[in-house]
Amino acid sequence: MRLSRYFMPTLREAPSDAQIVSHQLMLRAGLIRQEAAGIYAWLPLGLKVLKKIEQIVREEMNRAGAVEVLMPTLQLADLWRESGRYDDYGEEMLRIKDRHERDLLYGPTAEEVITDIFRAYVKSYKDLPKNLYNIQWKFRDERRPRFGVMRGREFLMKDAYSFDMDEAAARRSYNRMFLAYLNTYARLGLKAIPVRAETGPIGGDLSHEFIILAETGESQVFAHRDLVEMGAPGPDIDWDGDLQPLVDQRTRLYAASDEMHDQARFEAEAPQDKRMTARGIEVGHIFYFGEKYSKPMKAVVAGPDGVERPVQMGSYGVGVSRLVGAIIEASHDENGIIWPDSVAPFGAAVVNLRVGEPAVDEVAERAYRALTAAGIDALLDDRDERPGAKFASLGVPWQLIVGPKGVAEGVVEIKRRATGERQTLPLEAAVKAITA
Ligand code: 5CA
Repeated sequence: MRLSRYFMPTLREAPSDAQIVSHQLMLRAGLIRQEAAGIYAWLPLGLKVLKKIEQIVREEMNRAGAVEVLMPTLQLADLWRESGRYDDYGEEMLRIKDRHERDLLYGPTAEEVITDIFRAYVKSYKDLPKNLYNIQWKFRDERRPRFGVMRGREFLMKDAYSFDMDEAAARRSYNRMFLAYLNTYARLGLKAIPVRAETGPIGGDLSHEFIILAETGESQVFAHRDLVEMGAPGPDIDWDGDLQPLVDQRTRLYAASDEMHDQARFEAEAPQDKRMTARGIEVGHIFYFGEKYSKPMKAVVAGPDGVERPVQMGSYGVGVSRLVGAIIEASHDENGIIWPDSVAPFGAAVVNLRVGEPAVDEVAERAYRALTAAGIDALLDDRDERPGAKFASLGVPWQLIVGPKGVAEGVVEIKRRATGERQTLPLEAAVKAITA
């Protein structure tokens, strides 16, 4: 992409109501624009990051055996009357009437819609297990939308729903999601801690929140350090095998958010030097809730004995748009964003220090083409302006800098955003170092 043709409306200063660093940087780097409280337009740079996160989430869901669908943003109130949630949901629900005076709502989540889809087609245990997910915009009329995309009113969520015949099978589905989440966050460059979470009326101990550590987080976490240090299981686990040991290895170590925290247990289960207390951001939440929706909505399946039973369900959410902010909270310095390679909006930026000088322009152009040919999504700064600190704050992992002195000597400079490390190399070697 040539910067002269691109749309990257950066701001010198973030508006004063942006309280946390991710919100400030997202506005300054031109990732988002607020259209109304908690409602944002995604500008090109922000959209690229959002799409990359979405794609990683999708790949990890698919790997774990989930199947993508796309449900509408608008839902019928009647479905929520069937589950009994329409009146309970309260003011967070945006209620809409169409021209026929029919009650609609902008979905804050989709348990009812997916249950409706499921019950229309699936009647037998032979068709189970199933896990269906979508990545779709949600609306919750939060009382206090704040921190930019972290607590928005309109936000992008990945929500998956599992369907099983009995509790043991439902637990296997839950385990898949539990491990898929750890792999997802690891690919996003994040260390996510699964913590025990509030389950509501149904569901035993089967609910976890996934929290990444950040000082500005809204959640307080208490965790055994060994859990924080434990890596993700990796993609090559046997998804059809017994995943329980991998889950147990993690859930037997103490981890809880403030609502579930029990100080006496924490002290009993973790030695003092292993006790970590920190603030964090909830980037995912998984639940097992059994028959909560299938029973009232009559989503039943016949077992091998021919008897129909309500299907056992769980739901699994990832805050896709929140993750853009969360990644920035976890990865920035005084100069701005440091994107992990996996979600960076561009792989490299070519900076031309002397636009208009033919020899320099020519090398910059060649560098841009070479990076593009090597499969790097590159940005060419071809504007006749001082590059300044702007590029650093954008967080692009590599800069390839072309100046008159280097051109005369047959070299360019590359700079790694994360470390500040610089190297002077001939162009071919520079491209190689960036692609490596
Ligand atoms: N139905 C379940 C799981 S599919 C559900 O809605 N879970 S949730 O309420 O916990 O939301 C899932 C994830 O969405 C949260 O972990 C959080 O990362 C994200 N999220 C929730 N509310 C907001 C919001 N107002 N702004 C941005 N992200 C949000």
